[in-house]
Amino acid sequence: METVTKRTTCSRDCPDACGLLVDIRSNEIIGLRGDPDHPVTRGFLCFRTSRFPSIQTAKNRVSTALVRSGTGFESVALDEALDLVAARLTRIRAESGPAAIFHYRSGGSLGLLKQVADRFFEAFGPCTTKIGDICSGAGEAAQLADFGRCDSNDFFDLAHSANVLIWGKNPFVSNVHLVPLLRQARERGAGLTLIDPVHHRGASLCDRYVQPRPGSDLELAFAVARVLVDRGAVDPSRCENAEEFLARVQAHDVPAWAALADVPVPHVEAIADALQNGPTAILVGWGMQRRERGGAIVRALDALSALSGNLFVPGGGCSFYYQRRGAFAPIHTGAAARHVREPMFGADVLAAQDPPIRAIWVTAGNPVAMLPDSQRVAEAFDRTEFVVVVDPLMTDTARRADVVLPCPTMLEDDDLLGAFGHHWISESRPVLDPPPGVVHELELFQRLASRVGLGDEFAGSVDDWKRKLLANVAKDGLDLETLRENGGAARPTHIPETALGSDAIPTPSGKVELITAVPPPPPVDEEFPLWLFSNSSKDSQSSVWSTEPFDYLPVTVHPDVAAAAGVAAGDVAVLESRVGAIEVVVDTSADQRHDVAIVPKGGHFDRGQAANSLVEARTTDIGLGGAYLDCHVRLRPA
Ligand SMILES: Nc1nc2c(c(=O)[nH]1)N[C@H]1C(S)=C(S)[C@@H](COP(=O)(O)OP(=O)(O)OC[C@H]3O[C@@H](n4cnc5c(=O)[nH]c(N)nc54)[C@H](O)[C@@H]3O)O[C@H]1N2
Ligand SMILES: Nc1nc2c(c(=O)[nH]1)N[C@H]1C(S)=C(S)[C@@H](COP(=O)(O)OP(=O)(O)OC[C@H]3O[C@@H](n4cnc5c(=O)[nH]c(N)nc54)[C@H](O)[C@@H]3O)O[C@H]1N2
Ligand code: SF4
Ligand SMILES: [Mo]
Repeated sequence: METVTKRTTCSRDCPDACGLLVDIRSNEIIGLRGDPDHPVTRGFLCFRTSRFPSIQTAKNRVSTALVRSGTGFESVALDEALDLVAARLTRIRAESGPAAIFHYRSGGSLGLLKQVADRFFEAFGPCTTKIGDICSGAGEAAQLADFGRCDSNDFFDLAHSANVLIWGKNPFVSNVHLVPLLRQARERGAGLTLIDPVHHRGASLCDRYVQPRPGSDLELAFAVARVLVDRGAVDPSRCENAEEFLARVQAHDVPAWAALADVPVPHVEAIADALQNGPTAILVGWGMQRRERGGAIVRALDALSALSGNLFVPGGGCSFYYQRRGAFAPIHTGAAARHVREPMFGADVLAAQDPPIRAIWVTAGNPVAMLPDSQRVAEAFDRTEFVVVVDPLMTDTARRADVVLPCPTMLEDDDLLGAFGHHWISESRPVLDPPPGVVHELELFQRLASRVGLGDEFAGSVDDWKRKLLANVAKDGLDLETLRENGGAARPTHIPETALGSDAIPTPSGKVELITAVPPPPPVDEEFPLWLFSNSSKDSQSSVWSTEPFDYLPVTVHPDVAAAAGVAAGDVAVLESRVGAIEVVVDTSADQRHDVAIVPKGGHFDRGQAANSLVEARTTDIGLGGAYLDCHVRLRPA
């Protein structure tokens, strides 16, 4: 058989949205690599996706519809499963109203066509849906409040930067295509600083590494602002509330702010030097906004960028998120009967009344493993009368379903993508045939819709729906055909290179709104003295691992912390918080702080290896994010 090379786009929940080249023979992957012609991908892939062929053939691949039978599942034909689902959902709606049905969609695929699921549950109800965003909610709300818009300077704008502040970001693990740009900047002579309580490989890219107390970036930013104020190096002309903000900054002197952040004063001064000698880009990571003060922390960085003048210039910016998914025309309205707060999933589902939640449908998510307080989330599923999960893999959540519906993997899928780490939009095309009987999710909903009298709402081919989604970029001369001619990826031209340049800031005042209410730092918990960092791992995409399952979730602590707990590297120990305990295997690193414990963010709940078994469900100050990282734990011998 002949080997053919096909092109598609990675749809994983990742900032990079890579172009992929896949060599296929007899519907099998012979080779998989990054597209050298894609401007961001530049021919290389992350570790986890370079191992994607193992997921295609994984033991937990769901390749037929599954219907609960006792404690296990029975394989059935897809149409039989859809008959059952249509009958149960229709009955629950008739008896309790559409609010009794909760549709939860997460980011397992960033494909724009996944919105077809949202559209179905709107047309069928509107039903109950989620509100908030555990991934980026607080940071987006912060930038909307400050800038009236949450978008970033162009990905390649770093070429104009004199300095880059990598603030709470781990590019080698979770944003790998940023690494070559950072290297180039360094080679050009730009100053690079990493600010992260956790020491990681990113430090090797930088000429300075600052290791603050977890969650104290607000105090660090105020320390830097105080240095700039003392030097007369702030320009409040494009800022609202400047007087109040600067009064807050002057509440403490530099050493006092620096002590609150546990950062040496020379490091604070070096960050101020960078901001004074710009253009200086602040690359705002996602981790630190997953805290109770997460919104306030991002607002403090926004203020630093604006007051130092770096926000408005090429090579500067305070870049957190790229709104490229926003470049597409929505295919649903967002109507809902009521909302479940995403970070409070377990509690809200269990507490829902009038009507209670009787059915949950999950699209592209594994909430049992990935939402805070896994035990409560699992209990919510266990207590719900009827659960449907659509996933290409068997997961902690799918195991709790009454019906599991299969769907294509990203190499079998056909969709449009917009990244959250750069401005390119692109197309994904199926490079492999799915297992027999597994259909595109559009077709899945078309078949379901025709069973409940909504067939007309969902008519049309995948390409027809792609064309609807692309309506917003017609003004850039982009349509499906030009996208295909471009090798599947294009950058809409209407998006500015500098997110907030010389135009008025789109806030009510036309200026950057500076934060004025400054919440206090989270209290230290004497009994649980370690901050739990559940960070991205190079080996997994959230709960989807590209490597063999481990026996115990690994935890990294400082060797002194291990010794004080009476354990050593390689030992099995217990990591516990006020809400749960898991067995872990200990690793030590003298590069880490004495108040941190670091685990991968995605584990397996049913194997007793989910970080979220330890994480209390709490919301962030704004944006209904999940305060995953304000989690206090202790280590003890098993
Ligand atoms: N390999 C891999 N890549 C991924 C993912 C994955 O699961 N695996 N997930 C993807 C997803 S869903 C997302 S949203 C993105 C981003 O995903 P994130 O989960 O934000 O990425 P992380 O690599 O965990 O980087 C967060 C960094 O923030 C730091 N941090 C935490 N708290 C603080 C703090 O208080 N102050 C400071 N200064 N830093 C802090 C952490 O130590 C860590 O280094 O990555 C995507 N990329
Ligand atoms: N402790 C802790 N928890 C965290 C975080 C943290 O930093 N710490 N980070 C949070 C963040 S940033 C995020 S974004 C969430 C991620 O949370 P989830 O989105 O729930 O994460 P995944 O484990 O990737 O689950 C996605 C599921 O979608 C499936 N899938 C893949 N492609 C498709 C498809 O095309 N269609 C369908 N129907 N399914 C598909 C995958 O097989 C997988 O089971 O986790 C959050 N949880
Ligand atoms: S997961 Fe991210 S870095 Fe890896 S191939 Fe996909 S888009 Fe690229
Ligand atoms: Mo995320």
